Amino acid sequence: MLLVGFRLKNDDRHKVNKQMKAAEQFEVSGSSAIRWVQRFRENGTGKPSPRRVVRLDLRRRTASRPERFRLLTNHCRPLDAETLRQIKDAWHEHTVLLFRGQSLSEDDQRRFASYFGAVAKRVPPKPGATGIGDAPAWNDMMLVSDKLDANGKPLGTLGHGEMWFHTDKCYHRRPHRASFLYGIEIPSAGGHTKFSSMYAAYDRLPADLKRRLDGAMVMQGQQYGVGRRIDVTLPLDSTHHCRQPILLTNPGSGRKALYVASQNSMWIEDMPRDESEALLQRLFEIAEDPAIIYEHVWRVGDLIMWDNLARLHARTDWPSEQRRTLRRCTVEGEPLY
Ligand SMILES: O=C(O)CCC(=O)C(=O)O
Ligand SMILES: [Fe+2]
Repeated sequence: MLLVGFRLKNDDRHKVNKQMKAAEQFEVSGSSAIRWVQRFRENGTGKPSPRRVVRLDLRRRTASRPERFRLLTNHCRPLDAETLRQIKDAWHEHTVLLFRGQSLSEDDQRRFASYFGAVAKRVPPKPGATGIGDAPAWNDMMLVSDKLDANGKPLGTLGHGEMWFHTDKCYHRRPHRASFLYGIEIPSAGGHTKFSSMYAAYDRLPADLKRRLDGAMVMQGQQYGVGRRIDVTLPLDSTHHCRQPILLTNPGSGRKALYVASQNSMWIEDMPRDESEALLQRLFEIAEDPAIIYEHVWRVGDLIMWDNLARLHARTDWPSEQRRTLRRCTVEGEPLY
């Protein structure tokens, strides 16, 4: 996990200085792994000119500890190629980035996401699928919310409460490459999002299991409105599903990752069902070992982007009387191998 920090709404010098001080304090606290420093050039008017110098200072930490860095930037302006390259490199390496203290409209979020791929349209469930609820428009933005309007109709999707580990759109031929989740209303306790590293899960597989799973395919499915294991007896034609490699190669990093998720994975193909189920349960345990999980405690204004092929995600419950709203978009990916 990387903490990336700050959006500046305008180029106000005072604010820039304040933000820079905060960033420096953050660095002094000794927890920063990557440090971005942004300097504005005076243009003779006392106002900073739009030209920026961005410097990156990378210090590595151990794999199990979250990595952090801050980015001082203005999302209203196009990201320059070098900054984008550095963010992409950091994303490939750390697989979860946190941009704290943002103030993003839907358009801001969409524009930022579009640097990483085509922003994906949401795919409606198959006709007749259960558990869809009264979800609003199926466009490219998804409000993850348990709020209801005055008529008791949900304002968003995914409702209230715990969700098991899953990976977005693993049940389509081209699963989402990256997901971008932005915190709007956060409960005082719980509602954390947990990210489990599928690189670490792969690395932890015993050698004989790696050999056994080499080339194996897993059936991934989706049961809408069920934040737990999919009912594996569901007729396949009633639900979105796709055969995927159980060990995939990440197109960004070239690294191998385990690709099972306790919410989505139905069975391993070409294996007797009881054997497949026993093996899946073993793999879920490896994939959900707390040692390879980063648990994010949300603040309003957090934007998290994650590598959807390198991380599973899940969320914890929160008090029933409290509301929680985040906004998500994703970018399209390629078929997996
Ligand atoms: O609510 C959350 O923390 C995660 C929701 C989720 O699974 C998603 O946005 O893809
Ligand atoms: Fe998700």
